[in-house]
Amino acid sequence: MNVCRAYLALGSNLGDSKGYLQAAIQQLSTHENIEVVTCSSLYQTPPWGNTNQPDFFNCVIEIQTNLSAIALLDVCQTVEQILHRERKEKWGPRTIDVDIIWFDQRAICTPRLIIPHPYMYQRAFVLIPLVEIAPMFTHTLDRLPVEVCEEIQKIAWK
Ligand code: A4P
Ligand code: MG
Repeated sequence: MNVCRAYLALGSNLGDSKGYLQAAIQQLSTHENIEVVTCSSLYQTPPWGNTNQPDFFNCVIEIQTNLSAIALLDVCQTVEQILHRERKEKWGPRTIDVDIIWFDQRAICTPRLIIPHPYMYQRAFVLIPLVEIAPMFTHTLDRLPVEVCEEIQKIAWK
């Protein structure tokens, strides 16, 4: 079976954010078709998009999977449901968001799934943890203003 490498961006800014992120990674790692290969540091980040909400906690993980990209999206959304994700407003506060950033060097554009993630190159909270675990994405950091990078703080997982 074809095993693909993918990168997932996780974010939370409601409730026990660290706990939600850890629980999401745990849920993904116990899925029979997913192996979590690497997990970035945890970052505290200012809210992007809708700025009138609490800071986020973000990380990026590398996985290997034999699922299709759309089946992986189903798993990500199931994990969000289990962890009490409510969709009230776009870019609003959430217990957990699990987005697929990159899937096996593929470009996908369907109504349900766009890969690479359409905003990844505009988001320091995605690029900084991504580059930490996947240095081949380093060139994309050239596009980030330095002051945005400085607002993003690495913090301890424990
Ligand atoms: N979808 C399309 N492509 C993808 C993909 N590559 N990965 C669709 C995941 N989902 C994808 O997402 C809406 C729909 O996008 C899904 O149903 C899926 O079919 P959603 O999570 O249900 O809704 P949303 O939160 O309104 O939109 P979205 O686009 O996921 O929000 P974002 O883009 O994740 O932004 N600031 C900081 N510092 N840190 C954050 O983590 N997150 C957001 C949310 C805003 N600001 C933030 C952060
Ligand atoms: Mg999402």
